[in-house]
Amino acid sequence: MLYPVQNSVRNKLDISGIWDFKTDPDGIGEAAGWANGLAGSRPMATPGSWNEQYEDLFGYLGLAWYVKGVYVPSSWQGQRIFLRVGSAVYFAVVYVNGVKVGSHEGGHLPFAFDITDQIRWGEENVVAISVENELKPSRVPSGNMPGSDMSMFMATPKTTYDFYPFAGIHRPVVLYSVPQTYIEDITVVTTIEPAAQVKVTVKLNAAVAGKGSVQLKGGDAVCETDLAFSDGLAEATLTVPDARLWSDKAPYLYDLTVAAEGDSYSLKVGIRTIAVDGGKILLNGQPVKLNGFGRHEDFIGSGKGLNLPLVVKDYQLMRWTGANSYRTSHYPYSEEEMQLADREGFLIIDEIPAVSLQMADEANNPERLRVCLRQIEEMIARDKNHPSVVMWCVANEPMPKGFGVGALGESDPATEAVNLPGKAFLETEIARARELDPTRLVTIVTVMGGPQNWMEKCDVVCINRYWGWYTLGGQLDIARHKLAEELDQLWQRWGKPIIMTEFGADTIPGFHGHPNVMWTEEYQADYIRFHLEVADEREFVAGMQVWNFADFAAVQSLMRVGGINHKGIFTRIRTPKMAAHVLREFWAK
Ligand code: BDP
Repeated sequence: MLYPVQNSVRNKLDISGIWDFKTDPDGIGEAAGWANGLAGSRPMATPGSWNEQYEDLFGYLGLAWYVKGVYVPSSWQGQRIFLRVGSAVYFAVVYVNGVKVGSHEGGHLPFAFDITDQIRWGEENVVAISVENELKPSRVPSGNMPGSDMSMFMATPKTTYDFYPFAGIHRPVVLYSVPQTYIEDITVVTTIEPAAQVKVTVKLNAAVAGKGSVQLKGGDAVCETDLAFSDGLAEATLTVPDARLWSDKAPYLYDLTVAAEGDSYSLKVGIRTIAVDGGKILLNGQPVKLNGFGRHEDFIGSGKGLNLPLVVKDYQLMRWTGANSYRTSHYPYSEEEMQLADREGFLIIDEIPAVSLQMADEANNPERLRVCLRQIEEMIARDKNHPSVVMWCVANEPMPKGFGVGALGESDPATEAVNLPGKAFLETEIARARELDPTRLVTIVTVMGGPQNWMEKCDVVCINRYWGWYTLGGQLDIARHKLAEELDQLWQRWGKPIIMTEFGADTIPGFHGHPNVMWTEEYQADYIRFHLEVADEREFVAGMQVWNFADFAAVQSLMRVGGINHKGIFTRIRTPKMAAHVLREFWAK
């Protein structure tokens, strides 16, 4: 799915801003014609989570309506007009001038509808979007699980996961226009051996035959070739002399332009390869370590809404620590953030919103698998051309059957046997991701104490471990030993690179202690240090991603002081804790 652009043939109008907003807890809005306008509305910044903008909406996750009046420029007449939403969590329905034009389930991924036939030229058009984020067992991620009362940990709202279930329109709403016959999709694949090549596949919206062209500009080269369409499809391979490769250290980007049937589209291309060899991850054939963070899209006021100054600031802070990588825990991040990663040279593990899949709830597994497969398709369709994305992650901490707190820390072979259906679920996801994109690595991120054989089909063993926090809290010496032992065991069993995709300790900023007791800044600093030391002694550890980059909003519970997960290296307002300096010592040298 191409990012909407303004160029000499295409148009784009961002209609984000302050929209009219009204909650609809009883679901009367559709019948009452709210799609034509809202009586008694209040202003809502869009994009932005509604929960952060009004105190009385903090806990509201039900249905709500957004309405805005927009003029479509008359110069767009004759083109096809689309309305595109970057992300709405969780279920959205879009109306134009009172007519329903489409709906979308699942947050964090874009959707667009052709609204050409609904446009009123020369008058104001009413765009209405209804959104709801009810927590349900059949959704991904899930909530309100029957019979699994985790209330001691997760009090309210009843998520199965550890971040606030922010609701609303979270990314820009744009109108864009394209010629009647237009470039619907472009897929770019790059190789570097024996020569640097860029293979481009172009799909038009119509099954036409015709000619087009593709041009790659950059370095000292301009490479160009013709495209010959048949059934709306064309393919070309450009060989790039003296290619400048893309990497985390030198993120060089070329400009690729495709022209066909009077349409034109440009995107940035980084020439690079990614592979695994034994215990190493190879970027352009050279070993690379993915050091950085698990993160969240989260901030005061904007919630999970796109916050561009924060995106830029976070990249700068990550760079300051010496990080070169992060995971989009626990859902795909904004397209603007992916583009910045291409430009700044971050290596990304791109994750669908499948956090804490509850495999024991067998009745809902088929429905959840359907949703997961769709999310994989939508994520890969959106992000397949980003050089920064090196790995797809199709689940974070899927939860096995028979998993209890008592299991934390020990991988129990018995849980492997009873969890073969969960293994099949995850392997179906992995296979789908590979089928859609054979050029990148694929993984799942596993929970401490979960069945190890769930990792069998992964290219990289990705583990979340809390030795010294949830297990062996306050006993860093033994924790260090256990971590080392487990890493060696995993390496022996799988012979694949290992990334610690999470390790962290809650830390109240400004809280100090000597001795370094849990929750102090000293404890977090020592905890991070021993993990990095253990990893440094092991070649096969191909990356260390601290949980978390910054403190973030979670649900209210006994585990989360002030409703905040305090494992950030930075506070929620982005001031560094002591541990940030430990990271710099290891990574920024
Ligand atoms: C892991 C989860 C992550 C949590 C983290 C924690 O993957 O979402 O926030 O633990 O407990 O289990 O801080």
